Amino acid sequence: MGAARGESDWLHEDSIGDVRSVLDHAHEAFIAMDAGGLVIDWNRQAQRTFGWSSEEAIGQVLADLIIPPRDRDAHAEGLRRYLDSGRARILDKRLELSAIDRTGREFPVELTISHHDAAPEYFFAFLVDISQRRLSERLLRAQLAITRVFSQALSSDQAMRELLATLGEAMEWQLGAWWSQAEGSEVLRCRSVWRSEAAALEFEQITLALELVQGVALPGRVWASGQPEWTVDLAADPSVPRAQVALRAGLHASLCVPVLVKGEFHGAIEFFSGQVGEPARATREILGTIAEQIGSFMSVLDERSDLLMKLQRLALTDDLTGLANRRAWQDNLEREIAAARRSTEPLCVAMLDLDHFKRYNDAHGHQAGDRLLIELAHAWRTQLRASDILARYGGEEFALLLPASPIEAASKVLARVRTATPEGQTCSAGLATFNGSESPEQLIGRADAALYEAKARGRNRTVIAKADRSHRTRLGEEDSSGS
Ligand code: GH3
Ligand code: MG
Ligand code: MG
Repeated sequence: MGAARGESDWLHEDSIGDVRSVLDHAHEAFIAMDAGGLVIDWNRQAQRTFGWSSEEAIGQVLADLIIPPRDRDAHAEGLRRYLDSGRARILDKRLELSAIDRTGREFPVELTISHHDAAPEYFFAFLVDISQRRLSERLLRAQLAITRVFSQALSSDQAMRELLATLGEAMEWQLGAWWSQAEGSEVLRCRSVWRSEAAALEFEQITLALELVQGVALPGRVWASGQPEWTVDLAADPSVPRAQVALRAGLHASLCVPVLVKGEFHGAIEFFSGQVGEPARATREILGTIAEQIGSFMSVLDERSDLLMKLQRLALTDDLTGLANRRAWQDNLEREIAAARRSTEPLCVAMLDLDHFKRYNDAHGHQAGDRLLIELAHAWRTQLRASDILARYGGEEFALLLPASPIEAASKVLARVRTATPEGQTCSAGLATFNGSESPEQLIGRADAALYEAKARGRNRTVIAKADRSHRTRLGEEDSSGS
């Protein structure tokens, strides 16, 4: 080796030409460093990856060029330890570390550091920028999460609550918000917020209380433009109404993308970063792709929840009359009894049954009987309040629940309902008022026994069930119209 150290004189002189050419054509960045930590070699890919030309880099302290400031002490310490002991844990292993380029942009690199057996005071490393690979891995993870979350979600808002956390953690953001427009409304509302441990609760609360019109704040701007928008530095952007609180929460830059459902603006996903700076192009693209997928899942979800609602309605509705069916009746009865237990409001239940309906069928035919039931359902329903529940209990038997009705009012309603029975037909009813402690079955049992009594007494009447202290049913006749 000569006295004056050239850029490659740590290699054997006779092989320099060949090796130089191989190194310059390598896809990996190749960097060599001496024991003093100075750069002594820097191939073409190193120039591309880190932004410094070999002329600029050679002779500089390597750590100052490519190691993030926070990692420099550890790097110096590792080098010192190796020089003292001759041992290094990191040699000849594949490592993943953070590096910076000329602009200060931080990115992940994969590298292997080795030294020349004949010259252990020289180190060399091959490095690859793996930010693209990292982003692809994140995108893949995010896509899996979207599929998983939407396959189980019942609503967009519920799905987004989960996704904000998954995406925020994967992309190392500090806080994420989902904004959507309520049907027909002129404002965007924040439906859910995810935040890292570091981000402040105060900002979350303010965000959840906000309503944004088109053009205002980042989500409002995204709504207006239909394009991704970002703020590079919240401290310097006067158009950010929450900036002061955001800064206190450690949030410095934000990125927001639209979610379109069937080409229409549906909402916006907003993420905040703890660092000032424009989001990387790749990050914007990834979030854009994710938002597109979320949009198509949301349209499927909308269709699915419409379908579920229709199915649910079908499952709770009587086919013939469109009234609540027995299952819906049971649900409502249990709910109303639970509510009545907590309050002091009186609750009444009646069982109604058409009189001699078999005769009607025999005289007019079964189809006419069906038509009568349909007509009857409509006629009775119009006599009731919206909060009253009328259900087809089975056959030509109906159940009526009157919340917040004392017995006197309930029996007036029943008289009206019975009078509204079409085609000159009559019906009998048994009416019971909730005693405050009985089970739904006991209450129905008492109303049913009263109905039986009404039939026994000649039909076309209402019988009120009276419960004594021992809950034995005493029956008292209320009225008997007509017969
Ligand atoms: P009452 O209740 O006054 O003692 O006499 P009823 O003839 O109404 O009583 P019963 O329970 O013996 O007969 C009920 C009849 O109601 C039997 C059946 O033909 C008729 N029915 C039940 N469900 C339907 C239905 O969905 N459509 C028609 N058309 N008839 C029905
Ligand atoms: Mg009958
Ligand atoms: Mg019957």
